[in-house]
Amino acid sequence: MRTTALRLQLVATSVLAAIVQAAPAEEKPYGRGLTESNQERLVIDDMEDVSTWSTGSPMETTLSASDQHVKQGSRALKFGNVVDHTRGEKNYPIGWPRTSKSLAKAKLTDWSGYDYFQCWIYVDTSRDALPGNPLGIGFSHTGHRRTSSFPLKEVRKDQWVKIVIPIAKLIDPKDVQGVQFHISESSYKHLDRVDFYIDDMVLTRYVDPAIAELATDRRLLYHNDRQIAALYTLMGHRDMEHVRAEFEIGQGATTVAKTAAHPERQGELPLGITRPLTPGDYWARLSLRDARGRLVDRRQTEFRVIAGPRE
Ligand SMILES: [Ca+2]
Repeated sequence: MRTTALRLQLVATSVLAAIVQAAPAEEKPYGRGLTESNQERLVIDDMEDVSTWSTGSPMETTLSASDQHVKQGSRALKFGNVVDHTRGEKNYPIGWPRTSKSLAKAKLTDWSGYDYFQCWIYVDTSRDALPGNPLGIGFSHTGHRRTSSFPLKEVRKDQWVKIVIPIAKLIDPKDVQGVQFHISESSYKHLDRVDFYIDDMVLTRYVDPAIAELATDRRLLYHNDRQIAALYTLMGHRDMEHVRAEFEIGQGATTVAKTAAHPERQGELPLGITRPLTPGDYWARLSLRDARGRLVDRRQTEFRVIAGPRE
């Protein structure tokens, strides 16, 4: 009896093995992609203590750590302003109320290892609606008049809005000496009140390598075209120097052409096509593999092949 049972079990095991071989599980990337759980944060200021913030416009601006509107912890920086078109800086009565923080003392000036600057902003104002250009942010670099400036048109009255600025857009990400918020009084009416609550100011970066963008250089190919290229942007920093990118094109379960290379952060990966393509719809797939060949991330797009001029 025991022998029969054992034999049955063996048969069952081999049937299972055959099924597993016939239908291999689709390879799943282990990387966390562009998810929040794949992000590391470096806190620049949680705004629980705002003594490192100062203002160059004391006539119009008041600064405080407020518990009125808070996104994180128990306080936010309140950058309060009453616009005054008649007073303020002597030569500029219609000027630029502002607040800034120096980063040199805290040794937070090298941002080059991070992907994004982020903070949250809530606006409370006496106006019915904000003007078109309600607030700006500037990142100062060493040297005269070297500032990376961005309008923050996305801020909203009575709402928290997350501000996200790619660090690659700064003039010098290795040298960020200070952060400044400012309004232009010319955008506001005399005696408008506008209070900005600013909280949770951080730098973030992706950890596992991830494909942020993928496109092909053309969406339409002739059947006798001999090349297609992947245009990509990558995020992440863990073991990035050992990551390989595979670029392949195909139809259904069939790969038609494939190449691999060590990728840049942003680049173009050309793929040679040796045989004429059958007209139809194709996929183009970029895969990132780690040093051990394991799949970290994968992204796919489509293109179409049509009959081209005869050679
Ligand atoms: Ca806070």
